[in-house]
Amino acid sequence: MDEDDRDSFIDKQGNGFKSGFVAIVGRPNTGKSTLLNYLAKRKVAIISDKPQTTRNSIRAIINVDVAYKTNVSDNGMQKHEAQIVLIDTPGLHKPKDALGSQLNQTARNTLADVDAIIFMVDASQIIGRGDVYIANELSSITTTPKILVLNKVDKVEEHDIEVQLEVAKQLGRFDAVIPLSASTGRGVDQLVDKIVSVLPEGPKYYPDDMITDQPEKIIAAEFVREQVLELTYEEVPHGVAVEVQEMKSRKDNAIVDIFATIFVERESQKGILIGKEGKMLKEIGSRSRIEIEQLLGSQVFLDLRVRVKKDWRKDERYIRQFGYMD
Ligand SMILES: Nc1nc2c(ncn2[C@@H]2O[C@H](COP(=O)(O)OP(=O)(O)OP(=O)(O)O)[C@@H](O)[C@H]2O)c(=O)[nH]1
Ligand SMILES: [Mg+2]
Repeated sequence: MDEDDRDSFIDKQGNGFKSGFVAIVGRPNTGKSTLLNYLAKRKVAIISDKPQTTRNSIRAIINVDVAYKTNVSDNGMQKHEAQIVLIDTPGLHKPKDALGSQLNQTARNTLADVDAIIFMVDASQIIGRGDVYIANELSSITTTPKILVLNKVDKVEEHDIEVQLEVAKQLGRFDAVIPLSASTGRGVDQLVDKIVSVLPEGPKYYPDDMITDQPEKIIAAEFVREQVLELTYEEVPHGVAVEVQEMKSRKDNAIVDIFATIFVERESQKGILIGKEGKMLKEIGSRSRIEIEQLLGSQVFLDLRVRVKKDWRKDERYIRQFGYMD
C-alpha cells in the first residue's frame, strides 16, 4: 500500500483509531487485577491471595499498536493504533454484608456501559457454580462483545488446560475463549489483539501519559491495605479499610508526609494490627512506605494509626466514607 492508498483507507474508516471501555469481571481471586497491572505495566490495583481484594472499579489506560487480520487491506494485515480503557472490578460473589452487596453492585454497574467484556475464570480451580452464576448474568447482555479468559494456565498441565477450555466453553456464547497467564504474560498478546478487533473506532479518551484514573492518595491507601491483606488472616483482612487523611509535600519537595488511618471492626482486631510492642503496625508501615515511595518517586514519611469503627461493613455511611460506593 503506498502513501496515497493508505490515506484514502484511513478516510474511509474514519481516523482508523480504535478505542473503548473494557470491563474485566469474574469471581473473586481469579486474577483480574493481576491482568490489569500486567497490561498497565505498573501496579495500579492491589493484589492478594485473599478473595474480595478489589473494592472499586479501577481504570487503567492501555495504549496499543497492534497488527491484526482484516479483509480490507491487500495483504490481510492492518496495523491499528488503539486505546483500551481497561476496568478492573470487584469479584462477583455471594454477599454476606452491605459491603459485599456494594462490591457486587459496583461490578454490575460497570457492565452496563462498556464496549467489551472480559469474563475471567480460574483454570486451576473447578469451574463451578460461582462462574455459572456470572455466566448466566452475562447471557442477558447480547449486544456487547464478550471474551472468556481462562487465567492461571501456568498452574495447570497442558492436558488440563484443554479440558478446562472445553468446560469453559459451555459457560455461554463468547466472541473468543483465550487461555492465558496474567502472571507470566502467556496469551496476553492474543487477548489484546482480540480486544482491539472487537472495539469500535473512536477517540483517544485519555492522554498518552495517563496510566490510571485513581488519584495517588487512593493508591497510597490501597498500598497500605495490600500489606494488611498480606500480613493478616481470617476475618481481619476483610474488615480493614484504609483512609489517607492528608498527603502533602514539604517545602523543599524532598519528602511527602502522609497521614493515614487503618480502620478495623473490633478492638481485638486493633490489637492484632498494632501487634506486640507495635511490631505489626511498624511492619505494615515500612513495607507500604517503600511501595508508596516508588509510586511517588520521592521519600515518604508515613504516619499510620489504627481506629475501630464497629461493624463498619454493615454501615452504608462508612462504606461511602471509605470510597467504596460507586
Ligand atoms: N499462578 C498464577 N497466579 C495468579 C495468576 N493471576 C493471578 N494470580 C494470583 O491469584 C491471586 C488473586 O489475584 P488477584 O489479581 O488479586 O485476583 P482478583 O480477581 O483481582 O481478585 P478480587 O479483587 O478479590 O476479585 C493472587 O495471589 C495472584 O498472585 C496467574 O496467571 N498465575
Ligand atoms: Mg482484584
